[in-house]
Amino acid sequence: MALHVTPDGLTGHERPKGLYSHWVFRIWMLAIRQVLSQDMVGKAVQVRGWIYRTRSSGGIVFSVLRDSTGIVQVTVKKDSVPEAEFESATKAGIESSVMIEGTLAEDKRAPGGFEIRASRFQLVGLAEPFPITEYQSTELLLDLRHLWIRSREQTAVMKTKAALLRGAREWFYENGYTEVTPPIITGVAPEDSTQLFQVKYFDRIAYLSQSAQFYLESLIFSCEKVWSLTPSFRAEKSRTPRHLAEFWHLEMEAAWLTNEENMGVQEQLLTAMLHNAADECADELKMLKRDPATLKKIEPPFDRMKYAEAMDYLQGKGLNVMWGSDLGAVEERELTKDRDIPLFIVNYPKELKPFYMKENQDDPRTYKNTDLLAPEGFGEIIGGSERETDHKLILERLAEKGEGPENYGWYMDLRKYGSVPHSGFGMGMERIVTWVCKLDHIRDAIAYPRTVARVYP
Ligand code: NSS
Repeated sequence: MALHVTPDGLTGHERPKGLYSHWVFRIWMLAIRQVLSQDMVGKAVQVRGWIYRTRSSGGIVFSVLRDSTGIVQVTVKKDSVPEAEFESATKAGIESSVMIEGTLAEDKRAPGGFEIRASRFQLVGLAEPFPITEYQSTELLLDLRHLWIRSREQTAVMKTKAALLRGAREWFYENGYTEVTPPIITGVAPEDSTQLFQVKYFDRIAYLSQSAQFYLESLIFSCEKVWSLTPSFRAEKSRTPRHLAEFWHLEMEAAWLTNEENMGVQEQLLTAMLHNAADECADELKMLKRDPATLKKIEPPFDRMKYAEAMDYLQGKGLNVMWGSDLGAVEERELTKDRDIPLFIVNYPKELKPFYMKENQDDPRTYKNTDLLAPEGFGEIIGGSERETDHKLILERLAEKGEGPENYGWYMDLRKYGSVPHSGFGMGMERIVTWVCKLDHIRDAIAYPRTVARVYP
């Protein structure tokens, strides 16, 4: 890493792009990942972070330091640092925050193959004995979530999620979509109205949003192609490894878009997200036992299977399903377990899906809709459809469900003033993260999971 003179005349390491680094103490404070390189061997380095592991023996303390980018071994010898600092090094337990100066040396036994031989050891924040030790119950780790999110796995998951989101944001920007900010407190229920969280809204009742869809539909008349990232809420009692009460919903809606074109958008967007995560977070993914190459292999077009064909396939596999059966976790696993790219299931029976979808004229029992199933046995990550544009048809469908248009108030106006063909979809970010990071449970795809059982911490 080249040394250079900064504009204020001080000497520092050249600031590498993209990674975490700071201008402190007259040199660039390096991120651990930047320090771990052959070029740095023999050079003076400064790092700061938290003690990840530590043990001392005689006149030497072996610590492993972690920051947001990685871990590095540090050896602190009694006669190499000021006396008080050696004292601090022996005291600094797990999770104490420290700043270290030293020289980088090669050490095959150390994690990453290098270690820092300390010349200074500054204790910044002494940690009390850390309540998380090696083997802990899931419940305890959930109670201590505010501390557990420091774990390297959780850090890797959060970074991967950020890389997926950045891939999405860039794709939308490059393809002319406008990011919009729909409300979270609403009066409408696009999905199952039994799964609404009520909020006391002054002297009325309102709901937490299940989906921004209806608002996005209203915004296509001005911006044409829109997307949003919002929290969505589902008061589902189901305790499955795929459901949260609060999840991050990436939704898009576009005027003039057919169901077929909507599938094209999903393929391209998801591919951009996966490739960006594979590039930006290769090390994190490997740590999570996901080979980034498997994500790089995913490219459009994805496979497509009609709902009717899926029923035949599942019956052939001995599953007890028939026309009208919903696809649950078991069925979706069977459909995707031998695949390594995602699969669209197209044209579901009307009785399984909400009223706003466009009828499929080729088979009027069905809608022009899709669920996108992630491969490797994972299952649904996106739900999308072309939308019904006909005011009269929507009224009829609502009547069939025993509902009146009054519950949908302003939404009905969208079909009265310049109705256009349009389509859109919603992608559950935590579903994608669970699949990409090979997590057993969706609660690990979000820092503070909200489930039936838990709203703490
Ligand atoms: O209910 S969806 O299938 N569809 C909608 O909400 C549409 N109104 C979206 C739209 O067209 N704008 O949910 C979409 C996705 C679904 O595929 C899952 O990936 C995710 O949202 N989802 C969830 N993730 C986590 N937990 C729960 N409970 C959950 N429900 C849906």
